Amino acid sequence: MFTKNHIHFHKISSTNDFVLSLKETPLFIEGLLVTSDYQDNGRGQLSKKWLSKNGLNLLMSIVIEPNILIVNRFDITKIVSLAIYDFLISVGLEPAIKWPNDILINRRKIAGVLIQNIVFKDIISHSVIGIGFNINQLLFPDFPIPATSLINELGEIHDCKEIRNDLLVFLSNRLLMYRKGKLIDVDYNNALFLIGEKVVLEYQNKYIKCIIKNVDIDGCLQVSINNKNKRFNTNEVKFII
Ligand code: BT5
Repeated sequence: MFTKNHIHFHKISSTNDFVLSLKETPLFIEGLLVTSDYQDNGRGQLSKKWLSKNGLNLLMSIVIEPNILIVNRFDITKIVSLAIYDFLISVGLEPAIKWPNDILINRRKIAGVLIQNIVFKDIISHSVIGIGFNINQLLFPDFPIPATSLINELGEIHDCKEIRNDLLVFLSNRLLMYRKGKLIDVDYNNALFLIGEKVVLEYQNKYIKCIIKNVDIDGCLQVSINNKNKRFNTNEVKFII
């Protein structure tokens, strides 16, 4: 699915930005894959940055045409997170998805996902899915959530292209299953980091002790605070882990 239309750079500002710049061109269709060895302005959510040493990791953006209602936008996050999760299971690791879109191994972040949607009349026509996946980088800056990589977890160097192709197969499968009507909420919640556990969340500059219950179909985090249920939107709360 993502094999025919591939553009590779040695260096670019951000693969997501590049793909978005193609919006008005015929290249901007489902299946487009853009990769780079290095990004000098790799993006995370909001104004956060994605940092990756030259040539060591997977930096890619793909285009899909979801044609789903904007209210279902979190389904795309679930599909992509689960594809990365599936891949990591397949190599013998024990990943967890930290809501909304971080993939962790042993409480360390191995991959991050940035999804940017094009919406027309309440319908998501296109999604640009950016994935940063740490493969051969051994050392990372001191991020709030410590980082890890495949080499740190498996003890050997991997071919970034092979990892990319494998990951894209898992992504195509998840997408296909979703389009055939398979529900993904149970899988996502089964993979959820700290589900059923007591955690501290930061909300409006205060710390809240709660138990993580699940993520609902809208993508909101459901927690229990002193036996009362509360739900939070993405970016409303931060995990203190
Ligand atoms: C993400 O944002 O995790 C989404 C990252 C998406 C990156 C890809 S790379 C290809 C494509 N093109 C782009 O420009 N972006 C996408 P967020 O949840 O906001 O996390 C960002 C935070 O993760 C940073 O503020 C750091 O704390 C941390 N971080 C940065 N680089 C990291 C790395 N290599 N490994 C682990 N954590 C990292």
